[in-house]
Amino acid sequence: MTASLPNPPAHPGSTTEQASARADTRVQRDNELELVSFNLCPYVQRAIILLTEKGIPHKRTYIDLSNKPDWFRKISPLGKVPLLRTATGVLFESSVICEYLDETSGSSLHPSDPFHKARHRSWIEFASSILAAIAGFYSAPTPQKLEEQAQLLTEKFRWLEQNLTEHSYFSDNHFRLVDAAFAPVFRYFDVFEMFYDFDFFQNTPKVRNYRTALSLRSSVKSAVRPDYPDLLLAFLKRKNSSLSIQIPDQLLVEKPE
Ligand SMILES: N[C@@H](CCC(=O)N[C@@H](CS)C(=O)NCC(=O)O)C(=O)O
Repeated sequence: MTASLPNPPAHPGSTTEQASARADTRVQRDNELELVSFNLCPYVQRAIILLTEKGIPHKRTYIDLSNKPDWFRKISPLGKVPLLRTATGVLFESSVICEYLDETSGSSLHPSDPFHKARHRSWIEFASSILAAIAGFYSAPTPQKLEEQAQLLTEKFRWLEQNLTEHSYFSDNHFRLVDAAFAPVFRYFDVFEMFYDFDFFQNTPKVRNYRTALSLRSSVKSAVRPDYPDLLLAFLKRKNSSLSIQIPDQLLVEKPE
């Protein structure tokens, strides 16, 4: 998701929360990790899923991307979340953050074989290209562009179908970094399907099963607030795009003026 995300309601209680977890690694001993986050960001979700999978204690600070705090501007070269503050410095880019977390705590969630590890990294990039296509879909200004983006997404899921196995996750039954990258992709479709009448996964049964397996993973479920669908619907409505006008008012908790 790129610029102009919505201004989220204040996080309940505070904009910072502590995540609890076991403490037995180098990163955990330092106990100084802070993930700078935004409620709807799929890239932030990747980092949260990894932190949860690995049980890494951390602090989460949620910022308003439409009104970025000065302290954030000063430490964020790209002005984007997620950003990880560590005792030794700042890291940005979700794939870099996830690799760092993976390398510094517990056993790796990457395959050990160099080719398979590199292949997983390739598919993490592919997952990011799907997120870009999703942004193109929900921002499409005309019905024709919307249809084109829907076809692009369908094509991407065809590619994924050809590269999945019969196992639960991307390449086997172990949850890995690549799975943390794909999980936030599918969450969008739970919301799109509430009002947009098109089956993106009609001819991709393995992708359908993969989507289900990821949705059942507890780290994936807990990576967003319980009211995530309401927040996303409000965000989509505010886009004033071809998709926005298809969202019926009765789905919106926050009614348009
Ligand atoms: N390639 C980056 C993408 C991160 C990204 O685009 N984050 C969005 C929020 S989802 C952002 O911070 N956008 C800046 C803005 O809206 O000003 C990553 O993987 O971390």
